Amino acid sequence: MGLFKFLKEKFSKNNGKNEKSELYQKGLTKSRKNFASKLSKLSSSYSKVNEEYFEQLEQILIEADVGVNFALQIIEEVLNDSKKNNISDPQQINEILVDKMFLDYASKGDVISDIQFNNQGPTVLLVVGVNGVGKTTTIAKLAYRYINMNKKVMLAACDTFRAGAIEQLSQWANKLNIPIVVGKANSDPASVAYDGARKAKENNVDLLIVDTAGRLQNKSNLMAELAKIRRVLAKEIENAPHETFLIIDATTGQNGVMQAKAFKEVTPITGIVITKMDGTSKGGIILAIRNELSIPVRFIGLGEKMSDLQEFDLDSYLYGLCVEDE
Ligand SMILES: Nc1nc2c(ncn2[C@@H]2O[C@H](COP(=O)(O)OP(=O)(O)OP(=O)(O)O)[C@@H](O)[C@H]2O)c(=O)[nH]1
Ligand SMILES: [Mg+2]
Repeated sequence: MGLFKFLKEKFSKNNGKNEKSELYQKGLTKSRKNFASKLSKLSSSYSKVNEEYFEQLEQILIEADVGVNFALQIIEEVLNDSKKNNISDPQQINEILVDKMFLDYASKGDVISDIQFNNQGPTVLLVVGVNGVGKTTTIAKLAYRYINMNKKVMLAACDTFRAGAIEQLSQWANKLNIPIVVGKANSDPASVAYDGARKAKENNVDLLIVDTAGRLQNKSNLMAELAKIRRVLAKEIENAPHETFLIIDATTGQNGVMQAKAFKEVTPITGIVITKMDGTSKGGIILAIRNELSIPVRFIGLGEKMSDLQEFDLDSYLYGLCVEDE
């Protein structure tokens, strides 16, 4: 059975539906309208595929923001498959396309989502990303998630650059009733990171989440600042930071892919969090990032509520993007 049919079986039946798959369905509505609906419209207007069909398919992929490189690569793969196996049925071609989307993601490395916890002492998660992508709210959502898993969570406000950043994170810490380490405005972010690491150890915290300022405009400054933060964290806690998540706003489309490339050059990244998926039709950005950078997407923001940040699940994502509502 092809993946397309497998996903339909898995999620369409009532027993396959759960809270998570419903959130994916809802959060990916705009992307699905832009992708799945166009796919099915295309296949129903052709009885057999031809060159023009593949051109249109490529266009639909590019409009879904999977990136030009990936679109070209995947169309070639589908074309080869169709020739090799003598397939000309448009519906079947579309199903092969979805198979290829899955295979490309899966073949690029680990498919993991949850934070990998360090058993000896606090686990440190460093959060990076440009301004306004949803770093602070994502930190709050992640804290909420792990609090609910009975983890002791602490925050460190290392964005000492932007006025209001410390205040915003403190408000979240208050709401979630968890400790936070802050420095003075414009103080050295690394000194706040140092305090955070020390207090996390003292208080037997399970997870320390470190917020940072994302000034990508000045790459060498940012690189030096993040390197210094990493150094002080590692000095206090072995192998810290254990995870570094880059936050990308899905509504920025291909610009988000550029950000991911730039950040990867600045600091090691262990995972990507895609925010604001609910507000965009550019859902293919996840495939573009994976194809170009091989970094796993770990969480996906499907709405503004605390529970709308979900662990990334490839099946639910592809179902939400590629399978039209019945
Ligand atoms: N709809 C939707 N909105 C989101 C999501 N994630 C974040 N937002 C909104 O995006 C806006 C910016 O979020 P912040 O968390 O302040 O972004 P930031 O990266 O910390 O911004 P700076 O600190 O200014 O760099 C807020 O209004 C959030 O509610 C999401 O998954 N869906
Ligand atoms: Mg912020």
